[in-house]
Amino acid sequence: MNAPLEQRFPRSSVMGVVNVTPDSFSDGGLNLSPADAVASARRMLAEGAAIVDIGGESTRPGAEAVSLDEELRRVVPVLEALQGVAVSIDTAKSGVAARALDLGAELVNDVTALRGDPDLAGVVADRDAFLCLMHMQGEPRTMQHAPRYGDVVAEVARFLDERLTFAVAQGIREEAICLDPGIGFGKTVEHNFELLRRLDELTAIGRPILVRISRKSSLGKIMGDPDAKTGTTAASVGAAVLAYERGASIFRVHDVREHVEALAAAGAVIAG
Ligand code: HH2
Repeated sequence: MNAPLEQRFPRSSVMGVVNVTPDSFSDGGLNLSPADAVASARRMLAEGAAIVDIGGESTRPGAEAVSLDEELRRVVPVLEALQGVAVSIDTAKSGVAARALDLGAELVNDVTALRGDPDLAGVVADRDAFLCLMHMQGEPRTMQHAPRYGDVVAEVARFLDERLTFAVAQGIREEAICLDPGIGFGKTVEHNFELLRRLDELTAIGRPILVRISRKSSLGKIMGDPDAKTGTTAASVGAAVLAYERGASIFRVHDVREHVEALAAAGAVIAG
């Protein structure tokens, strides 16, 4: 049986993003060749990432779904080359998750929070893998059209609590699960920052919180560009440090070294 997730990924752990896709919004095309993806992953681990998250399907706003075969074609060569290192798989498909876990992945990062593929929970439970459950309003193709909430933090907390209960009912160990507010997934700039500001209401659920604010467009929009598609590294690090101070445990990022160093400094200040 795996150790509890919080033991494997203590605060603050960094997860490096490696998208093996042509269209991801910040690193699309950069890691499309397996050799480039593997090199990026190894560099991130050398820079202090606790794990690298390999994804073969973009979930950026407007993205179209990818077939099982195409997703496998993108990620399997990369996973094969990375056997023996700390890897997670960013997928909502049980077929991709199963193959990745067979090849040594430790964690399944499911942006649908087990609402996509009915077989995914069984795959995670059978292999006793770690799991990230993320909040999303709507689906990637249309989620940014008109996101609407009463109280965004209360609604996200209720959703994550309900998905956690569902996952445990499917036989997944509660200590193997972390939760993610899903910054930018059916949310306005204001929603995103309110979620980070009130992150303590999500940590109160009792599971570690994974945050991915790195390079999200909200960071560009607050700098005055309403059409921004990404944010800078500096903005990403600033937001991550404050999310850490408010209780986030795991940081899914593109710029690993900068986040590792900033979070180490933040940890030293907080530890006093
Ligand atoms: N965001 C993206 C993808 N996967 N997983 C979690 N847990 N949280 C996130 O916020 C999250 C995620 C989207 O960003 P990215 O991977 O950089 O791009 P794309 O989905 O376009 O490949």
